Amino acid sequence: MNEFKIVLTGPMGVGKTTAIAAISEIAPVKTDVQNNDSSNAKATTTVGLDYGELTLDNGDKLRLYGTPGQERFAFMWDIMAQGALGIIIMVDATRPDPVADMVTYLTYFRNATQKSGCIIAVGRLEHASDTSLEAFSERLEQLNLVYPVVPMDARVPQDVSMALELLITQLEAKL
Ligand SMILES: Nc1nc2c(ncn2[C@@H]2O[C@H](COP(=O)(O)OP(=O)(O)OP(=O)(O)O)[C@@H](O)[C@H]2O)c(=O)[nH]1
Ligand SMILES: [Mg+2]
Repeated sequence: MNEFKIVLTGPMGVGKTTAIAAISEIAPVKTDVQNNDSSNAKATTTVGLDYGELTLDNGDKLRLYGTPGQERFAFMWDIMAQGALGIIIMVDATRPDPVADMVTYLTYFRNATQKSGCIIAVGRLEHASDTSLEAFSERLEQLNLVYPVVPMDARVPQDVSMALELLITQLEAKL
């Protein structure tokens, strides 16, 4: 049995808190407060971290940490990435430039992703004008990075667990 610290990150409102709540087997730790950020209309936003846990069928235990999305909390991202074995970079396909969002988070989490596994999880595809994932893979290729790109609706437990299992498979290949 292995234990994995996994960090879910990505822009504000992409669904980090939602994804952890969707699959955690313990009541997730949430630090959301009322959102006063006019750039995103959602009711609440994370100001600390999200935490949840999931045990896989093979007994592996995942400790899941969600970052706060607002860039004013970027100082916490480094701290949260320490010791992480896997990073899920979540992107929202309906934002103006989701590929650039991916690159932003790849840059912020470069140290952590060099030592760990990483996958790109793309959400809100049902509302996106371009539903293909190719633009993400092409950009990764240009950056000489080989990370899987998967569709993931943060509200759907099966989507989140599939993304996690893919990440774990990548990590176990490295162990
Ligand atoms: N339609 C649709 N809604 C989604 C999808 N993924 C997430 N959502 C919704 O988007 C919202 C995301 O909110 P949060 O989970 O608070 O996002 P967050 O990334 O934790 O945001 P911050 O903590 O503010 O950075 C929720 O209302 C979800 O139901 C998706 O694929 N499609
Ligand atoms: Mg959140």
